[in-house]
Amino acid sequence: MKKWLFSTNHKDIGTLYFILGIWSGLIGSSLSLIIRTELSSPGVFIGNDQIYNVIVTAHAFIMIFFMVMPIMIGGFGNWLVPLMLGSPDMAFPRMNNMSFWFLPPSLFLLISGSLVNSGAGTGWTVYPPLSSNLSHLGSSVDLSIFSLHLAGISSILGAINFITTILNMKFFGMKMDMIPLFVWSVLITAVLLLLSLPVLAGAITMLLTDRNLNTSFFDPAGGGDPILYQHLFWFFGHPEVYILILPGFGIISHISSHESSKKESFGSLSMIYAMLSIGLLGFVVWGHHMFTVGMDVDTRAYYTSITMIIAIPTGIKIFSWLANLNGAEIKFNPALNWTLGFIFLFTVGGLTGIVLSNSSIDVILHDTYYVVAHFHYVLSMGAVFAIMAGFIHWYPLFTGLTLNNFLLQIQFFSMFIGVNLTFFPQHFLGLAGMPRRYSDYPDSFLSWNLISSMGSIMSILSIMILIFTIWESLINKKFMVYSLSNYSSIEWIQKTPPMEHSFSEIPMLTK
Ligand code: HAS
Ligand code: CU
Repeated sequence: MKKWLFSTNHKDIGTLYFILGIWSGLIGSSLSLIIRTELSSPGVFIGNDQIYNVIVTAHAFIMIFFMVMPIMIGGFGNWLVPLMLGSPDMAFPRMNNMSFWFLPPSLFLLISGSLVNSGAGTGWTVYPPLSSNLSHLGSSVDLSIFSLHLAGISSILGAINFITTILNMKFFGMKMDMIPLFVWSVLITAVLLLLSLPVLAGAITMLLTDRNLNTSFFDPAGGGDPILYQHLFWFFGHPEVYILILPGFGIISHISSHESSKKESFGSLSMIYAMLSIGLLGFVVWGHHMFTVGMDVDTRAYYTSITMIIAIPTGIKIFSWLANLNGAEIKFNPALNWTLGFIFLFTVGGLTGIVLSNSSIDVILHDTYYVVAHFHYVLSMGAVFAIMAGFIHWYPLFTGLTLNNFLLQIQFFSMFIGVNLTFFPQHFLGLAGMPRRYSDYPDSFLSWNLISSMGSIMSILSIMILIFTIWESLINKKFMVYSLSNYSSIEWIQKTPPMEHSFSEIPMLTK
């Protein structure tokens, strides 16, 4: 057995998370290409709607639980949090290793759930009655539930570890308002995980007993209510979407202040309060996913207004990043390109979120491609762009190597065009009434769908360029002479604001 598989070192574990996340990302992307192939023209490609829905479900689960979360929290979190706090490791190093090792079996169960019987075609929301044993006979949904149990345990243990580490293992004299913004973002994310995941665990366990032990929590025939499931799911589900983006916010803060070379980053304290507000408000807006269940008008008004309020702290973040970059001498290197791309496209996705938060508009747009466009702008271009920016920015720290700048630039521009071609037309499809989770559509939707599918091919090619770039860097072992000669450690400290970097983040001191 390789020793590093069972390592308790935060960097080794972070690397394990990166490897798992990248691998899952490839699986998830492959599934998305199957989806886009099916939708590239009207008529049949897969030829089975259940299988189509199984692929959509697996795509979402894999991207959320096995790509974005492991890379952002497990990968960047484990690598950077102890370094930025100046602590020797995470608070519970062995539990840290266990958190990671819950994920491979969880992924195995999830994939099994897609392969046995007729697969779990429930969507990532797993709503009953579709997910109950009448519509999903066999063990597929049960396997998916067990998969979520394991992934949930993994995340809860990870969250406990991060919260303990950040509160107790800060460098001597480091006060809460001196903690770097990325570490703050991980702390808030961990609290959201700790509070929301048990609710999901409860909901899916109730579903499990409904399916297997004859309870009827969600079955009206036995006095239950399927809407209860939706409340429980979205009490988890909405905080979850902020779990997916908050560490990305942290990453973007570091890169935008690093790239602007200013002595101080703009509004660090207000950035902390903005993230706290987003985290807090995230727990009281879940009803905006359920406007169509027949809620009364006052409840709709409440969820509409409280959801819109989140635009304010988010706006604070967007404008602070812009203020940070304003007037700075900007070099358009790949990490900064991804950062600017993030700020622009995340804002587009956020604004369509505000559109959807209007309950009367949402009644029309719910379950259409407009929603799909919204969440891919905040995820495929928000979360993924932040991951790309962070990966390129810290790759020299992680590996001691450099990436080929030219290839990275080609990859950025091809991916930028690819994802916009894929998802911008989906706004039009949604407004025209094309529903989500269907494998076919009338001929009138052909053109935008074709453009969307061509965009997805472009994005996949772009990902291949990235893989080639990483491979090339690892094979050629280009050590980071470039980075170190440009940033001597003294310069690194002078150039970066004290809030943003701790001494231990300097590559020369940690390698
Ligand atoms: Fe969302 C559905 C509303 C942020 C992810 N979202 C989803 C789903 C996902 C997701 C995955 O209210 C689908 C779930 C499913 O499978 O069914 N979302 C919002 C709002 C925000 C928001 C208001 N979402 C996110 C983030 C995500 C994410 C972040 C993941 C990373 N979302 C919704 C709603 C639905 C929804 C409805 C349900 C739709 C349905 O029918 O199913 C906000 O947090 C966004 C704030 C950001 C901005 C941009 C920057 C702010 C600036 C300040 C000025 C702007 C102002 C706004 C004052 C707003 C620049 C007003 C001005 C205008 C010109 C419009
Ligand atoms: Cu939401």
